[in-house]
Amino acid sequence: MTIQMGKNLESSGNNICAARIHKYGSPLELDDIQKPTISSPEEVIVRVGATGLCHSDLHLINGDWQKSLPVSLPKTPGHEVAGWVEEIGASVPKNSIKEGDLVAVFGGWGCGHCIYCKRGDEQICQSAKWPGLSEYDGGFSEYLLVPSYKFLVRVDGRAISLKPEELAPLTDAGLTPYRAIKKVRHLLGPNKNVAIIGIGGLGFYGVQYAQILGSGANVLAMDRSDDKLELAKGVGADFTLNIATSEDIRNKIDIITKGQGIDVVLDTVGLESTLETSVNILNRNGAIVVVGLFGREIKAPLFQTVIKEFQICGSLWGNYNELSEVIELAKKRKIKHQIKKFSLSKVNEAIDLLRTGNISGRAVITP
Ligand code: FEH
Ligand code: ZN
Ligand code: ZN
Repeated sequence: MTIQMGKNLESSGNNICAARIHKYGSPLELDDIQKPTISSPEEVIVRVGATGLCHSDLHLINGDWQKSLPVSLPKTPGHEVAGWVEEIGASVPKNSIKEGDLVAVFGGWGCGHCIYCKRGDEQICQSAKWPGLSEYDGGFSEYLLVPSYKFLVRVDGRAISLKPEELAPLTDAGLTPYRAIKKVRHLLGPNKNVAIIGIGGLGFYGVQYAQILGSGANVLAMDRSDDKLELAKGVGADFTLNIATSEDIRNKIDIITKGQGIDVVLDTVGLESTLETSVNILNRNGAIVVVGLFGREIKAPLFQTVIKEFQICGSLWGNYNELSEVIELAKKRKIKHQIKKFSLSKVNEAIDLLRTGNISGRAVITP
């Protein structure tokens, strides 16, 4: 049964409310569906406290990823989830989690056996399942079924003052740039420069990690919106550059960096044009880490890439340990949050605002 938008969403008995894709390119529908139940002993049901809205959700909802990431409809999106443990399977160790615990959900649900899982990178497991992006439903719902307690990070002690709406974005928007910057932090230090392209959900955290992990490198935020650049300044950007209104970006970068150029670019956009900009401003031995997925392909000029020994790499999400590290930083209040809350009944409003570039920081959906 589909509930009309705006009606009272409170569900009764064993039924819950979830916002689901029925048709690609159409608004999500608020459905009254069965509450998930435990059917295998490691499973956990999480009462959703908040779920972040990621651009990947938009790609999925638009139908952009029908070939690369086929899912069956109806599907509940949402892969940035935090909430409270509602129910645990029979084999969940009592000292790991218990009912009522506040948890952040690690979203890279790997097989546990392949070399990527064995080395702790379950998010790039060849048969990884991601909530809301696979056969598993995601967090735009009142409850989420998690296949194993091993995918939960318990948030305890002084961190209990962290709210689910702060934790949820840390599982993806606040995790992806952490892994990306960690990959290239050896290239950073005093007198080095790191540019963050795109100050959306990811770039907002990216600026902070560039400061935290950059060992004194200068942090340059680049975006097309002055408002987002202001936000970047507020979380530690040393310099900002509006790439929509600047004519000769290379020249502007030379002025800002006093001729030193950029050693690391974190591209949270992933368009052909942002890669072109990155290559144009990058120093010899520099690295571009691409985490954004807006474009279709990335092409780099061969001669410059070889002669200047560029490194261009992709980075997906983060692993469980990296999520734990991010949460430790958040516990110590080292991470600033910029959140706009929407109730589940307003999920399509949030989606439209994100689509038109009108969300600062992260939109989170709360049931
Ligand atoms: C993209 C593609 C597949 C899985 C996850 C994602 C990102 O949203 C993770 O940030
Ligand atoms: Zn995502
Ligand atoms: Zn695996």
